[in-house]
Amino acid sequence: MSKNSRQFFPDIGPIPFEGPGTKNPLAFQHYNPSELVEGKTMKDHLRFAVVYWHTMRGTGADMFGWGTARRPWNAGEGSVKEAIQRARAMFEFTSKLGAPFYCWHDRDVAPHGKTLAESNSNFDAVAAELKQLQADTGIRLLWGTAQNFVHPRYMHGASTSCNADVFCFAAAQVKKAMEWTHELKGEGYVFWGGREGYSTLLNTNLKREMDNLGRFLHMAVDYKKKIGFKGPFYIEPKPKEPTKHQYDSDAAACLNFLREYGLLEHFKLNIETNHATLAGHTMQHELEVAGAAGALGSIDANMGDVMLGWDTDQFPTDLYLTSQVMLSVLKFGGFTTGGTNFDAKVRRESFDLEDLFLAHIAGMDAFARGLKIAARIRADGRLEGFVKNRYRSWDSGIGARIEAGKASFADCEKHALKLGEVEGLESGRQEYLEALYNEFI
Ligand code: XLS
Ligand code: NI
Ligand code: NI
Repeated sequence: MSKNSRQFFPDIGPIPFEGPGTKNPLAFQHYNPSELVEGKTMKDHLRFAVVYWHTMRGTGADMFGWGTARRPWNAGEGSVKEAIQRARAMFEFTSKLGAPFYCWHDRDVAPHGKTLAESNSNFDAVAAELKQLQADTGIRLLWGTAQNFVHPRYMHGASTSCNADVFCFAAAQVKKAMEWTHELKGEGYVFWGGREGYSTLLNTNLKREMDNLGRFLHMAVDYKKKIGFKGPFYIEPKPKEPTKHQYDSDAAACLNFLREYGLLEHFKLNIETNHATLAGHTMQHELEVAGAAGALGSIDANMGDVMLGWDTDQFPTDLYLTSQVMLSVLKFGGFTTGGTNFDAKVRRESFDLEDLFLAHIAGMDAFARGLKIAARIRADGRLEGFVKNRYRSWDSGIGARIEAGKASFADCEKHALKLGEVEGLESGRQEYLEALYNEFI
């Protein structure tokens, strides 16, 4: 922080690690950045990121009520000057929290202008400040993205709009956001299709929209090569909200889309918990689908509420969730360019500045515990051993020949005729395994 800059959190200092049992709510009980787990520091395993949109721009407003959050950096002018102050608040917060990364949409950072040119120059002014703040604090950009869903021009979609002029505005915005992501040494770049879907098929040419989305992403790949941006592109699946159906509905749909349009080698997935559950999946299911395809890139860490059918983006505090996430992440080799991005917002009723810290501490501690739990489950080996043993018929004999591609239907028939009946079926032991998992929570 430059010496003469205003403090937004004067009563809160850097959040220390005090260990389990501390009564200090502004301290970590489990997130100890330098602690080694499986030979790597927690900091490097988890790669926590703070989001600009919820943390800085969230007001606590909902469809029925005005904002409740007390945020001294949201004076409401919408000026570049205010945006620069907000950037300083963001970096003060992230530094004090001790998160190594942050993420933005272009329009969270800087105000919409009256024209594209004005929006671009607003963004340039604030992004220059971000560059300075990154240099001052050592905080890095996990990923950038373009906000192609707030402005009314995107009502019918951005790259999937029925209107080609809108496609051009969306392309211009992504182009600019990629340039700044590259300049700020972002580790990756995200595409979330906020309005890339439809409200009714009565007015929609689905094939044309999907083809245009494919074209748009190819243009992005071309531009990435042109500017020399080396980080991965991520698609963030979500099935609905704001549209009734989004084309990037879940991990499997995204992978199929990328394969169909010849884009798979350029993309990985950014998996978000509340989007997984909206799609009728668990987070771990989505991670496993992405991981199996070699496309597990990054995660948006949050959770929903089982009683609510929308994207509530709550801070993740469920240890079953965080330990399952970390089991899958560790299984697929850990994060490289990705990280644990808190795409989460404090509740409307949690309006104090301090709640921003308390919420992130809760999420970071839950993930640190999840990491430790996952590592203990892996060291114990019983769960992995059970799964390995369950599939042992594939390790030799006919199973091994099938997996090696050396057996035909005729060979299978011959084998089955010789056996007469299958004798070797064993219990799946689900209840035993659930109890085993509980031993580690
Ligand atoms: C919204 C998404 C969004 C993306 C970034 O539901 O989660 O915040 O992460 O555009
Ligand atoms: Ni998200
Ligand atoms: Ni979301």
